Amino acid sequence: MDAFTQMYRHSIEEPDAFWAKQALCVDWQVPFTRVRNIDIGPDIVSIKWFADGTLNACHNCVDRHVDARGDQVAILWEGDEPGLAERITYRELHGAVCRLANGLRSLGIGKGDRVAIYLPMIPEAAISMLACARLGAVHSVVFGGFSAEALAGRIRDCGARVVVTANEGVRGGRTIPLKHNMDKALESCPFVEKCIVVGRTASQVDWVEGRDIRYLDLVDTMNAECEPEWMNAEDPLFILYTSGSTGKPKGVLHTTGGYLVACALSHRHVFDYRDGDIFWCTADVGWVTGHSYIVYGPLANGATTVMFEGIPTWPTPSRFWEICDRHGVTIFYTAPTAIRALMREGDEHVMRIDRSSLRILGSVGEPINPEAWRWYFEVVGEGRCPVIDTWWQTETGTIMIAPVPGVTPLKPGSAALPFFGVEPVLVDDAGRVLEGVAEGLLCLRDAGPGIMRTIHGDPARFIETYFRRFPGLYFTGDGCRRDEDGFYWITGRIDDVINVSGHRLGTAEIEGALVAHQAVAEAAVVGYPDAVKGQGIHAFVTLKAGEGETEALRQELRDFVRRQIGAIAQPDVIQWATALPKTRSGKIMRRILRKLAEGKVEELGDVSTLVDPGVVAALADVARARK
Ligand code: 6R9
Repeated sequence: MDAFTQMYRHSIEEPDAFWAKQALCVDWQVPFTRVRNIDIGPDIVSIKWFADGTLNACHNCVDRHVDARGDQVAILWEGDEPGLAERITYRELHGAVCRLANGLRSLGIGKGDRVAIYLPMIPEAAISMLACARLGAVHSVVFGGFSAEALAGRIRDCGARVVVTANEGVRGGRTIPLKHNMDKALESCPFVEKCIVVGRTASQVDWVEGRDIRYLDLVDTMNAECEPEWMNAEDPLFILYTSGSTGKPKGVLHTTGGYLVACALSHRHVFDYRDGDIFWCTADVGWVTGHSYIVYGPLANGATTVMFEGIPTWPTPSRFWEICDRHGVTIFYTAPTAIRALMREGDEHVMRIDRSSLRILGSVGEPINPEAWRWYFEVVGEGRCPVIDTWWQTETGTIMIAPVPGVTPLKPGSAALPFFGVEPVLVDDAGRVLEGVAEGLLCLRDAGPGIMRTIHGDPARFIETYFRRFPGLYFTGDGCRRDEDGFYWITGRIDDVINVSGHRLGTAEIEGALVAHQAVAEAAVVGYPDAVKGQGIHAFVTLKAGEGETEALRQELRDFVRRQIGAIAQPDVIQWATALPKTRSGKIMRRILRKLAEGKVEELGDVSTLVDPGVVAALADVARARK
């Protein structure tokens, strides 16, 4: 612990010296001479790391390992169908990435061009990301669970010239019509020149001549060598969309050098990664966790990274542990929602599979409740594997707060202590910094080199969202408590972002989808606690005059939201409301709606500022009846 504390202090007190040394964990084509260049003012935020260095992320994740470990497995893919697996060595990965990079180059893709990737969890997803990185093209991966509408919005926002998809995805024994969704999305994206289609299954799909290209046809004739484009450290690496409390999803932009250093360093230390480990992060590559801890972190460190196409409960709730056993997984990283779902299925599904290969267990995406933590630790890990609860965000790029295995004492439910270079600050509503034991809003004074640089196309929103409220600090949107040992306990979002099964959704986004329906006059969405998903979605909907509050309409609205955003955004509860509770200034009182959704009718508090307190009484009657 002393050595760790000393190293942490060094990272905060002498960041330039600390990071200059740590940044050598990646290969630089032109070494940097400057380390940190950060300017956080009221009207300008400029974050630059290693700004005069050049490197290539793909070279670092692939090429540099070929000599030393060319025959080691880089990507260990397990398909949805049990037993279906593929092992891709670093040498093979190099060939595959170069061929696709040459293919993309033949389509005119180069430095700075955007490429949207809408793929299932197949190796081609990682290969596509790396091929973009090789050319200096900016990838934007869109989660395969998003609908055509949501996909189109992201493709339009990032202005992709080329998109990559698959004919279908396969998950939990069912197929997902990815190409069909892409076709629909591209109807409103005429600027997209080419659509590359991976054949995941044998199914035929509609084909647009001249636009659509089979992946295999593209790469078949390509050379397996491709010179990487040497990028400036601050050149963009990717854009990834995430939900905020207002408006449309934000295109979080990450750059090359700092992000890659932060990925490699955190992957090594937080998971105690060592040569020979089999590392499995169960996230989807469509989320930041997949970017940093399936692709960039593990591959930068020359690890074997497991990629799983399926779901934890199919065909049986033993699936995760069977994969661990079959492939000798040593480090396993998943989300509390999966842990809770499996806990509910019973210990026997875990116990009947050998888990002796496991060494470290990680958690990410939402607060892990102590009960789930203990089950993970005692049942899954047999009491011998530390549970590493990692707190971070799409925006921070990499892990910010986490225990270090074998070093930090573990407290179930706490993400423990800040990682190197990370300086958390708790503030109250008025922006006063809170010292010692305290509970407040979590900000970061420093977040290390991996933090986002801007919102693509909207630098003003970047400042407004993260830096305006508390001058000089990055505001995370999370509430947090610091205990007597200086350990951090994340209490959850304090804004209108909800976390459903570890997926981040803006209530405004779902409301926007609901009011787009012709029958809906107004809608308000809140989260409520759910034992497995963390939070469920409760929508209060006011219909237009003359529309009937029918079960059929309820179903139609759920389908409507699914088509616009995706199945993850479908409301669990739709409650009809003749009106929504509003203040005199017209603000919807979400505090009250949250209590109603939780069924806490007795705790509504002061409703005197409402225009019409009768509105609440009517909604409360329904809540009472439901209880
Ligand atoms: C990596 C990721 C970020 C939000 C974040 C917070 C919640 C993530 C957590 C956690 C408590 C943890 N969150 N990890 N809350 N403990 N270990 O999840 O990124 O999808 O952007 O979500 O998720 O609320 O602000 P992202």
